[in-house]
Amino acid sequence: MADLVLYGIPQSTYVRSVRMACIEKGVPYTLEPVSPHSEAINKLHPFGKVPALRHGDFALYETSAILRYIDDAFDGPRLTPADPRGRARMEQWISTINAYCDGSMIRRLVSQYVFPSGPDGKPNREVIDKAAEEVKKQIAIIDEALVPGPYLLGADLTLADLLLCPILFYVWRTPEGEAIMKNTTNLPGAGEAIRARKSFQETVPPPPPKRG
Ligand SMILES: N[C@@H](CCC(=O)N[C@@H](CS)C(=O)NCC(=O)O)C(=O)O
Repeated sequence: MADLVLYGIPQSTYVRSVRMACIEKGVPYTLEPVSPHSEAINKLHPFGKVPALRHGDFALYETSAILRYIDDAFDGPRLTPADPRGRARMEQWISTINAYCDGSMIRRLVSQYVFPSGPDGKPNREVIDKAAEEVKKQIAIIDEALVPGPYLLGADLTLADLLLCPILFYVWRTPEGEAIMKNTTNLPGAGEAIRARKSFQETVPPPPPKRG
């Protein structure tokens, strides 16, 4: 058993980001597929969210912190640029993804298809339409940034890509997301590059868990 233990369901975009980082670094890990707010996760995360990590006697929560720890604490290809500007640019994207994209893309758009909140038990159209407007603007910003590509910072994959990729994977699976993403210039090349990676292929999420 690997001494790095990751707690969280594999359907979570954040859990997938961490799994991808482990694979990119060549770090063995064990996945404990525990749900948010379960007894196991509540012991590790005061807000009951996934993922959380245990490495020997060291426990950690919050995806960005976990990603940085995996990149810094283990050998393997660096997933953080060495120069100050590259590093700052990566931080800019990590903050942007967490602060703006996760909310509109996952919490509001994708969630309506997985856990519909409409009055008839169907996806709530008003929530989707509003979210899709935000997603459209955000995708345009991302698409523009993917020059020269294929990754956010250029030729080298960074933690920012690992945070974004699992989110866009789900956005593409909504009708609105697919329509928006089809209409981009640089995103298809980025998608192709990341889909070719072992870390992507080995972490494709299973169908969502049933609620209740
Ligand atoms: N800020 C946290 C967010 C983690 C998060 O929201 N995880 C989701 C799964 S993708 C979750 O646990 N959701 C359950 C909930 O919000 O109650 C991080 O970066 O790790």
